[in-house]
Amino acid sequence: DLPVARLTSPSSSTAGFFQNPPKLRNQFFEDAALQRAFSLFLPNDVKSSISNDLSTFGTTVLEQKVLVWTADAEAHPPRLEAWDIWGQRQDRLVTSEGWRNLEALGISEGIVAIAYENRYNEYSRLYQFLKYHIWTGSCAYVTCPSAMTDGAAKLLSRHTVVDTSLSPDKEVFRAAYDRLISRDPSKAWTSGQWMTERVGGSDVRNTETLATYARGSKSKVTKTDADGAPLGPWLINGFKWFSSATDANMAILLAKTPDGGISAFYAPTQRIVSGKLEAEDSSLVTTKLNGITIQRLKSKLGTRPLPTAELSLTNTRAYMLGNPGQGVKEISTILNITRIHNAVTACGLWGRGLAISRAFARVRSVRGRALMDLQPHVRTMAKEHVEYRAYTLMTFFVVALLGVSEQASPKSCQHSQKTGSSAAHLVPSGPAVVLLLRVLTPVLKALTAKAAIAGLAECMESLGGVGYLDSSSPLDIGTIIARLYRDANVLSIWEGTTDVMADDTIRVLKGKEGQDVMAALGQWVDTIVDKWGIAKSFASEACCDNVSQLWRRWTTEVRGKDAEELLVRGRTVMEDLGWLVSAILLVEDADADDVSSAVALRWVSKKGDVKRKGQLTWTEEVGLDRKIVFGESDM
Ligand code: UCC
Ligand code: FAD
Repeated sequence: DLPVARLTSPSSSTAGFFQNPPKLRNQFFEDAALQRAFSLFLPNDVKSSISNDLSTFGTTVLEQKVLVWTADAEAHPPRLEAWDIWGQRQDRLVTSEGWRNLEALGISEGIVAIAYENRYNEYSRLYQFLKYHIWTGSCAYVTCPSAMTDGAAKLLSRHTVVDTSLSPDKEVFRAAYDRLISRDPSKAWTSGQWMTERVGGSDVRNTETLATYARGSKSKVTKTDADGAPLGPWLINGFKWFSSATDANMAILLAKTPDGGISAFYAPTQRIVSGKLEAEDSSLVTTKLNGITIQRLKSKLGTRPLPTAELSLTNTRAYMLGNPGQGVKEISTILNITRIHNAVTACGLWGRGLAISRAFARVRSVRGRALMDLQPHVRTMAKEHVEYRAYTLMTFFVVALLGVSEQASPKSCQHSQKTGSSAAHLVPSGPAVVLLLRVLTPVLKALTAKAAIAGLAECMESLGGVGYLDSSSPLDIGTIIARLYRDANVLSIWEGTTDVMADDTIRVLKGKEGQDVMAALGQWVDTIVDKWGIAKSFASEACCDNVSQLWRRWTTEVRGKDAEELLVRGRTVMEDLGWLVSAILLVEDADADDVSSAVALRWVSKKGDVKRKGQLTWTEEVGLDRKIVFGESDM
């Protein structure tokens, strides 16, 4: 029995016990899952070249200056000044200083640009998203415009950089592209993405926005208005039900041409009415919106700093991207990028929640001991850390695939020749990369969003009542889990709901490339798991049968059932594939360190029956719980 302290004076609002607040540590170093991804997927030369930047940024995101901006963005959500005092419509969107500063910081840190600078070739995307992960918990969702900016840059690059013959408007696209990938906040643009309408967001076939060709033949169209500003040849009229990043400089949108086909368009959000965009004195530049009226800003559960609006489009001038009727296919380039951003955001918010949970367990006492010594509490935390590590590795695996897929020729990629990356054999090259990326992107998007929402609810509970509290004070903002939780809840809805991701997964598996996708997956699994027979580690030996069995069962089901039946079981099919991929990555990551083996074994045990050579005692399992959560340094 623990001794009970004798009370000599009562507590008051100023006397008695006050909890020391949890103190966050640099996430680049303290987040073990992030460190494993960093080590697993990057070769030594890249690791040493980028680690300074990542560790410095790990400090920056917790600095008072940044937290003041984050708190300001939360405390002062955007507002709309629709009318001027004379009764004229002005649609002035007012964002907080904190939001604008955070946007500028993200731009100058290269949160989008790193990918396009491509300094580390196939590893550039890993660098970008490792940094992005660290940024997520402090950035007040400026990563939402970053994500769409990245997607738009990739789409425009296909119409400019990759194949210059694709579009007659390539110079216009090139100019926008250069701004999207800039690190200079005074020049850089962000982009929105307008797909969703009242009639449907998951299914955009009934889009009610109409595009009509303005004048002249396409090649002769006048590209500037009286003030010299570029104007698109298409007139867009309609209503967009959700527009995040309403402060963006441009948007990629869907609209129907009169023949009924859905096409993709690029539209700047502003027209210049006097001055030049490059004017040295920016006060000389006046702009008006490009036929856009902001009907209202949405009131939301989370993402409060983000200006999400309803937009009315009246003769908005735009340029068509790609061929008419190919709008969904065109915009899917953006979707596949933003869905990966979504996954990294899920892991980033969740990672911050777990960091707060760990920090609290170090300072909070219950029954006379620190929470970090309370075994049942640490068991719950360990379960969460296993899940987090599984999804973090899967996320960075998909990021690695993205990086390889984007090199001029994935075949000529030097990936496997690099040294120091223990994952060289995990990330294939050649056409398999594109197939794996295509099928795993929706799986990753769906599963990380759901896991992060559930995970953050656990993090909130791990702080007890304080976990439920809200504050927009700069002193508190870094450790408010309620904020992270409400911000995470959108991740399973936008960019395609969970069931829509399951639908997409099944359509890929049973579609025209289905056989190739199954073959690529099969080859990837077999090449890795076959080696496990030779027992690379205890984890691989113990997990081998489970993973092989599940893989056989999964392929039999996918091949054996027709698409309609499989769609009904879409979520389960998707979850099983996600489990399998994460299991393989965790087992491959397991090495001499007993934590990595334990994480792999625990993850595989979720669906399999892991046969252990020697049963661990419960106290040994308790020791592992503690190491899984706090690592060796806190032992
Ligand atoms: O929510 C939004 C922004 C939120 C804010 C930003 C967050 C950033 C991330 C977080 C970071 C902080 S924007 C709205 C997002 N909306 C969606 O995601 C829509 C969800 N619905 C779908 O994904 C559907 O599957 C649709 C709309 C793509 C399906 O449309 P359809 O009309 O049924 O089209 P099909 O027939 O499935 O596809 C037409 C063509 C096909 O190619 P072809 O013609 O060659 O057969 C498809 O294979 O497009 C191809 N396609 C794709 N290709 C469709 N989806 C894809 C894909 N994902 N990748 C490659
Ligand atoms: P619906 O499509 O009507 O879906 C309703 C339900 O039906 C869902 O549960 C869905 O899972 C289910 N369902 C639909 N289709 C299927 C299917 N095939 N199989 C099984 N179930 C299905 N959109 C933009 O275009 N640009 C933006 O910037 C943007 N920002 C947003 C910001 C926020 C904060 C939010 C909340 C949304 C934003 N969206 C944006 C919209 C978002 O992408 C859509 O809400 C989402 O795609 C779902 O569309 P919906 O709302 O029309 O729901």
